[in-house]
Amino acid sequence: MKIYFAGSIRGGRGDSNIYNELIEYLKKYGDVLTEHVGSKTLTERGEEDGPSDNYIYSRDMKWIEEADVVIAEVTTPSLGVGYEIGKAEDMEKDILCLYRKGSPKKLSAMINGNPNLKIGVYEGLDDAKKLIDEFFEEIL
Ligand code: 6IA
Repeated sequence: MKIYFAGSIRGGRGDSNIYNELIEYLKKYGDVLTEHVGSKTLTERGEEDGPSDNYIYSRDMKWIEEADVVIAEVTTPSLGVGYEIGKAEDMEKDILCLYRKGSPKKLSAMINGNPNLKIGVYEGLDDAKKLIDEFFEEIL
């Protein structure tokens, strides 16, 4: 099982610890192609000598194609994450979007109102993990 995990990078790194925990949990279901999204040292500004944006775009698009499922943490709004969800939807992937209850940012209607996506609203990490278990139970 190849899992593409999407989470905000330039949209803001405020939830990076949660991404990290979710990625660790997802490893019980398969290979997470995008472990860097949970990196504690990756900032929204990136590194001077990091990969080019063209490289990042091409590699990530290839990984979405390869992935069996896409799990997106959507609490921190991110253009990149929204774009990836839309592309994954076109490729007919199974997609779970995790959103933390009580966030000051309301979830975009383009995600929340999309019948092709599974939206999981969670309160704490244990809750998010339960939603992940339910998602895999449904598709496996
Ligand atoms: O618009 P955002 O940057 O918040 O978009 C985040 C999403 O786009 C993530 O789910 C990633 O899959 C993808 N993405 C955006 N930037 C990168 C990246 N940068 N590396 C890999 N995937 C990325 C490398 C670090 C960079 C800041 C130097």
